[in-house]
Amino acid sequence: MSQSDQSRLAEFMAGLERRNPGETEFHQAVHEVAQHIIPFIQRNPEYEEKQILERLTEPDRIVSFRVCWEDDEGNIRTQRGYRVQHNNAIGPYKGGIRFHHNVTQSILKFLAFEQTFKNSLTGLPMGGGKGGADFNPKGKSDREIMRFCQAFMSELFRHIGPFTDVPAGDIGVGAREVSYMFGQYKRISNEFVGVLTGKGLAFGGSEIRVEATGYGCVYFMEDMLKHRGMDLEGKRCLVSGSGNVAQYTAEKIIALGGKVVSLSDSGGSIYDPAGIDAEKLEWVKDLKEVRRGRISEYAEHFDCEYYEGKRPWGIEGELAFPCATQNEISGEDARTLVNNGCLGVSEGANMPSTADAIDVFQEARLMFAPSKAANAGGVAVSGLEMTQNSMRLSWSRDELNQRLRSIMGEIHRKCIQYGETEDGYVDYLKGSNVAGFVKVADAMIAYGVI
Ligand code: NDP
Ligand code: 2IT
Repeated sequence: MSQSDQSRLAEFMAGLERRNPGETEFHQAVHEVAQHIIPFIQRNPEYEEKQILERLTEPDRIVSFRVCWEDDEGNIRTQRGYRVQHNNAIGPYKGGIRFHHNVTQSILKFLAFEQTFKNSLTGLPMGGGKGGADFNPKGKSDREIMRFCQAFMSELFRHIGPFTDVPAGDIGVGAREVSYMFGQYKRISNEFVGVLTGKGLAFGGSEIRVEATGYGCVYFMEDMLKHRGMDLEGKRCLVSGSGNVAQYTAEKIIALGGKVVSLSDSGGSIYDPAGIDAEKLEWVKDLKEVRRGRISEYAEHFDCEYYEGKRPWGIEGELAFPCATQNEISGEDARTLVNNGCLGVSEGANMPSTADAIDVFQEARLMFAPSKAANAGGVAVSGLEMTQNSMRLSWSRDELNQRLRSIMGEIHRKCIQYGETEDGYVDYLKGSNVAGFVKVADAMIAYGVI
């Protein structure tokens, strides 16, 4: 980056930090994008004249609301709910809902900002949004989850709609929670419409949506490997997390001949040197989705190592798939991965690598797929669920898997188009930032000053 771009970036970030005090995750996500967009708009001055970056870093609106519900003991509990409607230049706001005790406005702003670029990359007509609540689903009974979801939707419903804003799942929000929220929306609006995605197959859900984020994350790795003349066969793969994204990332790695040796949750990581095969993975799905247990039980059941309180990045492997949460790979973890012979990283989670970690990966010339490209398969199939709902038709599993595969291939191609450097190294972060930006920016310019 030139000296003048560097000072423009510093000046821009200082203003952003002043306007959004203390929102460190939001600062981090914007910096990750602005470092590539600022040099790009110097060469394309219309974007600068129209102040697109300034406008794109201010969410269209943020709704925050009280959510009151009653627990099983009859205690009244109060949580804070949010919806960040970041940008709808290219389609209705679209993005997941997160229920986690650490949810803050900063986290949802970073996620909604990222979502805008990710959704643009899919090629489908979707803007960016994200919502959630500081509700901790761990240890809650099914009835408590239902009551919370209903209370949350009782307020959220007035801000969303199939042509306005279409939420879906994220951390702590899976098929069960989406179903409770959809049921409540239907009841209070008296409309059966495609207002949420990730619905059950019996009521407007799409085949492959459950699998899409994980499968897409592995398809992207497959394309990066292919670009370097390699494949997944026999590669030792480190996967973190053990929720929706981790499970289907593992499933696709296994199907393509890779060897998954780790999984994790917020308690720690398991290391299974023999490899997690399809049968063991079914056991994990049951553990997490039905029994709602801890990953440490895997180590007891299959007699392997459990590293309490640790992430899996100290284990040797050629490929890494962080699929748990933001900032789960530090600079030091990244150095350990590189020293242990890691060749590539595909981010299933949103922003799992810190800025330091990304620097380490890129300096070592690793294949590094940032989340907005690598995990776009989930929202892509959500977009296809919206299409099917509008048509009042359902596509087959095969049809949807093929569409997902080709969308991931197209995102990979766009990353190369905008991210290939002179020495042939592909900077996927730059490629995805610029490719995601152009479509949204051109739409904003077309609308004039609004
Ligand atoms: P789930 O709730 O199904 O699973 C989350 C997993 O990550 C669990 O194993 C959880 O462990 C672990 N985890 C969550 N928070 C932390 C934390 N602070 N520290 C350590 N471990 C943690 O969520 P998903 O699989 O849906 O989401 C995982 C990631 O993928 C998120 O970053 C999400 O934004 C991203 N994503 C999800 C998409 C989707 O379609 N679902 C689409 C695109 C991205 P524990 O149970 O102990 O909390
Ligand atoms: O981060 C994400 O892309 C998601 N949680 C999925 C969003 C969606 O609308 O399917």
